[in-house]
Amino acid sequence: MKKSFYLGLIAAFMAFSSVHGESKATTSQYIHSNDTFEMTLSSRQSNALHGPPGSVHTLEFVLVNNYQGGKFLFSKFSEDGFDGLMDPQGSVYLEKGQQQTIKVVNMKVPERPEGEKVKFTLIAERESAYGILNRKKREPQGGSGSNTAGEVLDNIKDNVGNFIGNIANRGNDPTFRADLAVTVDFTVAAELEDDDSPDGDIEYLESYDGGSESSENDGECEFEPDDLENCNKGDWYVKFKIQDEDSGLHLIQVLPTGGQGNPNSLFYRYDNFPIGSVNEHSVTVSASCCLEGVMLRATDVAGNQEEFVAENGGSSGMSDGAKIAIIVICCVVGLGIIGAVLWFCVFKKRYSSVPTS
Ligand SMILES: [Ca+2]
Repeated sequence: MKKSFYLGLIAAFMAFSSVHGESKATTSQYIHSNDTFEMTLSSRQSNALHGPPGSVHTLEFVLVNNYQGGKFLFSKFSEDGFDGLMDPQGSVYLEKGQQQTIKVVNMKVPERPEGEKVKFTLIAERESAYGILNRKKREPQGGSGSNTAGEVLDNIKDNVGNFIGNIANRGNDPTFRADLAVTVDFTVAAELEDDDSPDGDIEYLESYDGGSESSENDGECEFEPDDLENCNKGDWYVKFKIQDEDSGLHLIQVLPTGGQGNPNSLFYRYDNFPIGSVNEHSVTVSASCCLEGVMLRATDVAGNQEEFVAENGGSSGMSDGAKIAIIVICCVVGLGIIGAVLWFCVFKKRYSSVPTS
């Protein structure tokens, strides 16, 4: 009976693993504020994403585990042949809150024209219960070859039970990360100077998933941040559009700027863009009405920072009413000018037709 229960569990998570495997390609699409683990290029290396052909580089990445302890597997690829050796190789075990630096050494810049970009991708994958089972089959516990079948089953039960529990708790939550691919855009160039901070625009939204920009929208707060009894009943939404055209974007940080926040009063999401991307990228934020404002700090690859602040109750430029008023004023002024010109022409004609002698 007990055995069939475990077999059922195993079948359940194996089925999940195969379904999960199919959707793997999409788990890296977004970065969320509450992801179960995160990884990015280390900010200890400033302006590290350029070099002339033939030069050799080391890139450092940092993985932070925000969820329960687990094993992380690493792999890498570069379709441009800009590859190296990982240190540590293969995998690491991290407790919740622990972080690990992964170095990729001996990365030789390929022969490419000046200014061309080459890509390198590092992938971290949280080991699934399926992987744990396979590992246990391949590598029986060293020195403890006397493990009874019951002990092995207990181990499996613990791992599988935890995993099933996680699935039950997190459901299809995209922040329950199975894997994360971090790509860097490396520029083939001896020098890449960048003294300019990233640019940004702020657009207030009606909803977290979009909606048109408007100052009179559903995303406006009914209760003020100092109304502590009620302010947590609502949220407001804002989209930051960020770009760095020189060394490219590296880090995005989003923080509350005032009010009675708690860790659950702010969520954000952005595209998992390549580090060093010079394109515009959007960061969508949902903030509790208890927060007075939200600050986004964007850092480029060279280390230049810029901060952008969105205010609770702020608006994206003009309201519809203001736009209509301006159109009406323009029409009135325009008609006035046309009238004046016509009047002047008629007056001039009459005046010039008067005989002067
Ligand atoms: Ca810059």
